[in-house]
Amino acid sequence: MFSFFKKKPPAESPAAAPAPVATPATPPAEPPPAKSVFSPSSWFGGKPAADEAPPAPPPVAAPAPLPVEAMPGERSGWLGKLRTGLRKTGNSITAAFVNAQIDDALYEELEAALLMADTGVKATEHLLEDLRRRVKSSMATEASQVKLLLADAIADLLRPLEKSLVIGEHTPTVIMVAGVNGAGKTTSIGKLTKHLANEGASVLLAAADTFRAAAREQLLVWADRNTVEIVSQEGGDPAAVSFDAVNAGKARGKDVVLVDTAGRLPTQLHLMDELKKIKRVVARADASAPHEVLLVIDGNTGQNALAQVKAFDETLGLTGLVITKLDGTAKGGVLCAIARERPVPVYFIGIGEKLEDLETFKAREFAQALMG
Ligand SMILES: Nc1nc2c(ncn2[C@@H]2O[C@H](COP(=O)(O)OP(=O)(O)OP(=O)(O)O)[C@@H](O)[C@H]2O)c(=O)[nH]1
Ligand SMILES: [Mg+2]
Repeated sequence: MFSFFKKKPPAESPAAAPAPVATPATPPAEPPPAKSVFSPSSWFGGKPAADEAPPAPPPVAAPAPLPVEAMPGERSGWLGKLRTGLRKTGNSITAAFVNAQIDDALYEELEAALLMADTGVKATEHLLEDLRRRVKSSMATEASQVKLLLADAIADLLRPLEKSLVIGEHTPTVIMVAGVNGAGKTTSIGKLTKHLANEGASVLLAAADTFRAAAREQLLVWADRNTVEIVSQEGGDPAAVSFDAVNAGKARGKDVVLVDTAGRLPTQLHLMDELKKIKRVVARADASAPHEVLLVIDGNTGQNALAQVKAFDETLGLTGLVITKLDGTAKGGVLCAIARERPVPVYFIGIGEKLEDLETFKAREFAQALMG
């Protein structure tokens, strides 16, 4: 079975818990003890936990929050798909090393190949400087050695983007998903729901893309397929739907609430304001929410992806990215540009339309796939 999760040890029974209080919007330096993702929660939303908790032994160290991780054994086939998807890019970078010597011509070819792969000027400059340093200090004499050093340089550049999505610190963990039209938001939510549900986490979907009936129906299909609940409202206000969903998630003790929003361009200022409103209103239902604000990016977008990250980050304060469609003609280098210029963590990458085509991002793997 495919999974993002590491199995979690059985939940410790909490000591007589204090009544729930609103968590401050800014997380404290020390994360609060995580609630188990899988522990049964109150079905009587408003009832204080202190009333329900049986006498319990003194508190013990709470289990760590759950990183949403991939299982190592299941990555290899998937890596092949990523390689195939990025082959175009990889081939042009790899081609620079064929029958090459370590000279200026090689660096020029690499510069052109990296720029062609959407790496952008700043990240390309950085990588080439870093590569020259590595070549010098390793006293490499063969182009094949330089190739390995470039893969190291790319992996090191991408490493700050490697981060696991953690759920369980809040119940529910509220995840808001945004992006331009057609980026793959709803599909990614569907895939993520499946994997969360597979592992026993209860998920509630919020159809905050209220503009098109088709959008609600699309999410409804995913909800049915995954047998999870959905909060949806014909022609409703996206912020109101999100507010209702977070309240329902709290009342029903859901582990995760996933909020699907309508696609929009950063230049559509009124629609960007609407996203801000959704975020604000969600915080009225739970002061600590949303706990994650994800931007979904179509991997084929090229350098424009960086502009999207900057614009949505400025509007919403992004906590993570999902890069989709890396199976098509995507070149992948834009992740280097993001790492260099706006390093928002990449939680997942999408490599197709099927359920299993969503994986956690690993810098080293991605660097290798990029190199062909
Ligand atoms: N090849 C491929 N197609 C994908 C991937 N992710 C999504 N898609 C396809 O991209 C198209 C748009 O996906 P949606 O999930 O509807 O995108 P969206 O961002 O929700 O779109 P709007 O709500 O209209 O803004 C669909 O045809 C998906 O099947 C992926 O990783 N690879
Ligand atoms: Mg959608």
